[in-house]
Amino acid sequence: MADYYVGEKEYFPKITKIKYEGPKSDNPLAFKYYDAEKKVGKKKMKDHLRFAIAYWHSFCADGTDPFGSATHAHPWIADAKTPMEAAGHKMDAAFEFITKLGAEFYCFHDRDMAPEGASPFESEKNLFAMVARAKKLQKAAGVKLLWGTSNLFSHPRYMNGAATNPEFGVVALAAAQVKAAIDATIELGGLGYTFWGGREGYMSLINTDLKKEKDHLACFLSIACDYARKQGFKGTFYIEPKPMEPTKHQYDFDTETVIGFLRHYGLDKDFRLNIEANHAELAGHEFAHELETAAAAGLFGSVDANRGDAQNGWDTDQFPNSYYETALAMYAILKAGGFTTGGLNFDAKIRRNSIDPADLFIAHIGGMDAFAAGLEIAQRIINDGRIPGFVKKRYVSFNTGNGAKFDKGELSLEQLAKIGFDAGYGKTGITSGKQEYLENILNQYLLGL
Ligand code: XLS
Ligand code: NI
Ligand code: NI
Repeated sequence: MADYYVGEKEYFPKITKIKYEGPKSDNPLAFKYYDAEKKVGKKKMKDHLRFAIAYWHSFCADGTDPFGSATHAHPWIADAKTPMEAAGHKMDAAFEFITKLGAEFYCFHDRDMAPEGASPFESEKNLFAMVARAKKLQKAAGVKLLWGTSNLFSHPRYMNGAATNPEFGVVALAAAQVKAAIDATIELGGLGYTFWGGREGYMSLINTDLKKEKDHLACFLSIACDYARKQGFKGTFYIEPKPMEPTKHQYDFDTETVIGFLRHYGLDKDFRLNIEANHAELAGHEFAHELETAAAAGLFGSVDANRGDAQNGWDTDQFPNSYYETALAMYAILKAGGFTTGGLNFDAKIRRNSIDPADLFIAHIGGMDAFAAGLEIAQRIINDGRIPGFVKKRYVSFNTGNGAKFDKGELSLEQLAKIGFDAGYGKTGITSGKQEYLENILNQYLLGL
């Protein structure tokens, strides 16, 4: 029996199950580092990494860019007579791809899975017809839903925002969409539901009531959450920060901004962060910075695994390939205790000119290998102990005596200042940060794969 799903028609006939062949393999369609069952620390690789495939990039995006038309001729669309038939074929292709690759999860937007109809009712009907099919395929293929979401940015009605739209009528239409997408996520056993506010921001302050829009966004999120809980949803809500694109400024600018927003509006009990590497870069942060910031607030949730381009200022959504970056990301994730409901969702697309059917596999294999290697390096950092040990030692003066009192918030400024006056200048503060030493250790792990 094949260990992958194939529907009525096989869409990737030249490709079978992708296997682990090890770092010396020259087979482009084999894993070099990702060995699903291999134990790293206490868990198997697959349980640490929880890979998810992004429905939109992998099965919907067709290579269109602002300067040119589609370059990816998807066979699952070409052979269909109606949009709903195309959606069905696309779903078959998706589950074939996901299972041949050996990923356990996927993520989708409502409109990736089913086309919009002529009314909100028809759109919901389309979605639920596809959800019924997805439910069967998930079961047959052993694939789970990491999170669902709603596309509140593509349709022209959302050009001024969805939850933050200045017209109430649009906010209500966004609610109709989100309600159906939450129902779909619950029906499919989704572990999470994501809000990425692509158009929840502004193009110019001159036509915007910023406070009103932020209040509306919070209100929308809060009633969406109430609804889902009432329907029995036990999963996690995620906010995915991004500073800009498509709007000039998005309210979910970066992790720190979202943490402040969630706490201000009392949403931090239900919401966690879904952190995307490329968005971190656009906000002027390292990927690991965003992960550590979320973890420090106890709000780390999930990851959109991709990479940007240092020379470009937009969301290029390329597949992750820097072991340095994945190692530091996995180190941050392991320190945060690993994933619970979250995982690594490849919010990444192949390039416009990558037109061989195998390219989609090769891209994901590279991304999975990059995170598997990153995981191994991160575990090595922890096992070897030199880097975490150094950091621990750096703060040792807060472990006892007055340092410990300050750490617990037990000293007033007068008491603290008196300690300073009494101690005098002496040699305090003249200790090396040893950054280069630590960076060299990291490189040693990276090359010692
Ligand atoms: C776009 C976002 C989007 C979300 C899901 O930049 O990354 O793909 O992940 O709506
Ligand atoms: Ni994303
Ligand atoms: Ni993105």
